[in-house]
Amino acid sequence: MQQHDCSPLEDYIEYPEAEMLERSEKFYQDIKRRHSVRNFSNKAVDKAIIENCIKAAGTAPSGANHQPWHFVAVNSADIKKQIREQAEHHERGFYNGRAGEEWLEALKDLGTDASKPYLEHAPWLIAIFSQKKGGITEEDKNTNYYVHESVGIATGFLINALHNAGLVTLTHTPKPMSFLNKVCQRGDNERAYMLLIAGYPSDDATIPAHAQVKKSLDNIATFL
Ligand code: IYR
Repeated sequence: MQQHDCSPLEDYIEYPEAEMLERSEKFYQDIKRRHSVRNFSNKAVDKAIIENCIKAAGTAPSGANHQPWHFVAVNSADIKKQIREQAEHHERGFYNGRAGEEWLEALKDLGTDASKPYLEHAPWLIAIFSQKKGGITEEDKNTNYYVHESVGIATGFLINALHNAGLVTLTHTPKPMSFLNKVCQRGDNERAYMLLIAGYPSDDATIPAHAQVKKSLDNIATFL
């Protein structure tokens, strides 16, 4: 290995094997309760909880550790209204033709349409941006590597952190998403990656049966 500055791995915890098995099973049982929810209550969520979840997302691995992401957490009623209006405008175009028949057929069992009231009612919208250029410090303007992969992993961490905190989320990708740059005041170097809606579910929240069909282990994994 090349000469480089490093420190001992001090915070690793090795569990006894039986405990590992139990922990892995427990984690699975818990993450299995994560669902994409489209019915949000307007009950407030403390900013400190969102901050912790974003800090957790920021620990994700990334290409050359450049951390090519930025999270804009929107709680402002005015900005949420702007996001809803613009997202619904694009979604109407999508559902009224742009999506095409095959895509609409694939979405049929989810019951989605162009109406996105949760963009205004949920307490937090987290707009996730990816950065083409950057580096290990905020000032760097170097090439970033594996940007999609890195931001995807960080988004996964964030969804997991929010679930772990006791909140529900919805991953939302209005198409095109570039309007988010303007609303969230992010520059040309950044590309809107995803909008995450986070909050409490409403009392009458439902989840589509279609979304509960998960492929079996045999289907998603091969052990060689
Ligand atoms: N962005 C649209 C459409 C949509 C697309 C996919 I792929 C989904 O899994 C769900 C919805 C919308 O949010 O309605």
